[in-house]
Amino acid sequence: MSHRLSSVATDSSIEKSYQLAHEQYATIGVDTRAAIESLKEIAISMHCWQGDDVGGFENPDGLLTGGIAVTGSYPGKARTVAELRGDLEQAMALIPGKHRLNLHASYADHGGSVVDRNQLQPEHFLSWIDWARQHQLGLDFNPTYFSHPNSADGFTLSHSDRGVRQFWVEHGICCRQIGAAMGKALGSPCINNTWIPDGHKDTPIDRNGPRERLTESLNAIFAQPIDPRLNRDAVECKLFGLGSESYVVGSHEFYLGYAARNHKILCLDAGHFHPTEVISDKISSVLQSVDELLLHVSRGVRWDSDHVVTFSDELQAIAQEIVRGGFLKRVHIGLDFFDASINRVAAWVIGTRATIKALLHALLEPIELLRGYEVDGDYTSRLAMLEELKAFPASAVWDYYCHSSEVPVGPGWLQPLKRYEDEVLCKR
Ligand code: RNT
Ligand code: ZN
Repeated sequence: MSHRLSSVATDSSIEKSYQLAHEQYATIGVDTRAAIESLKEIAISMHCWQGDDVGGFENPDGLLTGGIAVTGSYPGKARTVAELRGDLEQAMALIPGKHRLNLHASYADHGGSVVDRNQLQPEHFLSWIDWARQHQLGLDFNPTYFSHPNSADGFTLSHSDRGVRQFWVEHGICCRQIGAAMGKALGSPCINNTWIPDGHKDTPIDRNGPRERLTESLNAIFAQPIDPRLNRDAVECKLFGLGSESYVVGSHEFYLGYAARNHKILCLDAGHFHPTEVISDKISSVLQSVDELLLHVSRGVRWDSDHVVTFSDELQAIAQEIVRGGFLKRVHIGLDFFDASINRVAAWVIGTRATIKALLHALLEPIELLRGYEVDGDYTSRLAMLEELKAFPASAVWDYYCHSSEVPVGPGWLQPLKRYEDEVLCKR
């Protein structure tokens, strides 16, 4: 017999617990109200591609390529623009706060006749812009340099063939225009992220040539200046992909240098480094040399597996680094995972709620107190306080935040989600 949740905490118990938590945090100089106010200002960029296994709407039978992979066959994958929007609306109704949507170019609303990637125009995203406006969401964007015949060789912007390179340069140029149109229409800059799959399965002879060509292609794409209030360009590095295990053109060093030299945003994906490396420690390092960062918050398990983000030590460390460093204005927080083995809408809810919760925990730290211990060389108190904080009642503040944001508290979101699964997803 499956156990059903009997009831969710009552309004008054949520408020009582919050009041007690508020008092306990006050004893260490933390104002829970200020933490909640700051949290409300943080928009998480939710990735559209969790909803349909990175499929997009160009070709229903199209294969996912580019060295990334989705596993699982849970029912209910979104097949149309309308289904994807419905699923996003359901997910967002279970997540506190106002967030953003991160679209890929392959999610254009073509309406009947599909145009090729180098022909895409803002008009192909007008219905997304209208939808975003209606839901008060900002939009972010990504050119799609995979799942296309011109990426079949495993190379795009660094391809040795000039014609293939040119096709992708044109795609990059269109996508910046689309980003600018989104930014303009919604009054919020679109973060436009470039990730390419280019690389070799086996040891290459020429590691330099593709990198020179990638530099040249990026320079061509970014040649036209665009008002940063409309569109801002980011570049995402990677260590390896499926089929590009031995060499990836757009490595970390490549893009760190490129971003610093060209004032681009550097994108750090949590799954794109050696398994023992963490991006939390890279945030303050790279912010010495680049103006802004984009994060692809992900969870690699043994490799860049793009598991659903959970409330892990590393997620907490990422949030702490952003908050402790005072970097909330310079770090754009996006999500990047794709799991088809569980309810896809739940995957969004779990990953996004975990990320917001981690930010709340970070905002509830007595940072000045901890800094003071460190400055005084009192590492005993620093360690003691960090340990004691782990048992502080942050969950009461989190529940109160969900409650006052009119979204379900605790596991209370599972029931409406299951209803949506029965009534909508299982009928697809
Ligand atoms: C791939 C990159 C990239 C993609 C998305 C779909 O390894 O992480 O960000 O996941 O563009
Ligand atoms: Zn990514």
